Amino acid sequence: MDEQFTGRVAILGLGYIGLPTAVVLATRGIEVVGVDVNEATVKAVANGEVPFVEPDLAVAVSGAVAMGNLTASTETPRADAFIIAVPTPFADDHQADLRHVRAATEQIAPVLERGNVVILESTSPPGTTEQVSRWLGELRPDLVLPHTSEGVADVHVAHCPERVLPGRIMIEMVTNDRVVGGLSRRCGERAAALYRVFCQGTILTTDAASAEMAKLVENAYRDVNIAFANELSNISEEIGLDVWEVIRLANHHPRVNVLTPGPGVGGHCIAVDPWFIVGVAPDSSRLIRAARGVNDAKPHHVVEQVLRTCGRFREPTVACLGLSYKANIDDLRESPAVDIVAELAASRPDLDVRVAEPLVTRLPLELEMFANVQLQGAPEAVAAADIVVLLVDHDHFRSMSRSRLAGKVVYDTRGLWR
Ligand code: SAJ
Repeated sequence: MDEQFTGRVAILGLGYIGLPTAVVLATRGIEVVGVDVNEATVKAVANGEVPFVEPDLAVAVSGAVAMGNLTASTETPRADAFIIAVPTPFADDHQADLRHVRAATEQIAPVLERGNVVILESTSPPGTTEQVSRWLGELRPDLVLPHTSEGVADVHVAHCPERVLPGRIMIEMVTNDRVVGGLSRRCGERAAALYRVFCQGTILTTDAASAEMAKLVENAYRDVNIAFANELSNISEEIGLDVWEVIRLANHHPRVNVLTPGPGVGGHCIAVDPWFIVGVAPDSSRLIRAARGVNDAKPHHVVEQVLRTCGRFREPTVACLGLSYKANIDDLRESPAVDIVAELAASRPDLDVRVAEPLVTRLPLELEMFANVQLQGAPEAVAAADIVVLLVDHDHFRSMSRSRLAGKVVYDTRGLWR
């Protein structure tokens, strides 16, 4: 008989992963306290509101708060399990910046009790879960942490990487298989019991470092494959072929599945996590590093193409459609579309740049500073434009009447209007 989890869960970090995890546990009858350093976030969640757009999340949050199972606080309470779901960005040298993970352990340590489970969900380089255990041990010398003693630890520590796809979080949170890597076998069993509360997929238990590496591998795999598609698009452009047609044909082979080229790779995961692999084995990560280079170069390549086209017009107006890092979400973090608009505006101050992004109400700060950039509805932006650059394949743009594009130069980086 599998072990059952009972008790209270504290989740540190109420972002794209922490909040959905909190809600999914709360709606299954677990008492959950969401903890965040941002008071506005805590206030919003406590009122049953969601501070970002994710399908089906808003209704679930307001339901869980109304049921009384989900509360939010800036203080970390005593709990039976702690889940750390804070950002792990990289520093300038591409090494993982673990300062938020460290801060979370400092918040947990004072309230930690014998029998507690501490789970790191944040994507992290191999060895970070053990580091969390070490930090907790330093802060609480009265407790035995699992990095010092196999089997008889007072507190259980594990890594359980999130794997949900933004835009499908509420579905994938429940249906995806889950990797649970314990610092000891017992740590893995205790953490698995918590995920069994809501996870309908297979729970795969392993050691912490393998779980950490597996998560990085998943995102590096995708990054390398997107880089292949992006490189094909550059090659096709150079030799005068339609990359979408080439990929469509190649993908009819039973063992070929080329991904989709685009204006670059954005978001806070795929553009970041491969660096954590490069960081731990720099000399052996040549392919992974090269893929990052190909994907990171794509936004500049798009800008160069657009500027070349601008040469055909005396006072060109460019409509850039989409700002988010991918379709149908409002997340602008690390978005290649934002970088492209910024580079276009900066390199040609005389260029009239109209931006349409139906999922935001104002331009991000890095674009607001340009006098030649304005946010408009897509029909207005396209009507004013000589050149239309499709940067995000939002459904909103897919359904736009093609007749609006007549007489315009169209640069479709996503192949949406083929
Ligand atoms: N992209 C392309 N071409 C493609 C697919 C994606 O250009 O064929 C671009 C997107 O437009 C976007 C970027 O890549 O800019 C990343 O988008 P994505 O949908 O591939 O991934 P994310 O970053 O939204 O979520 C990923 C997922 N990882 C994998 O699919 C292996 C998700 O399951 C992870 O949980 C998430 O990273 C994470 O948090 O790590």
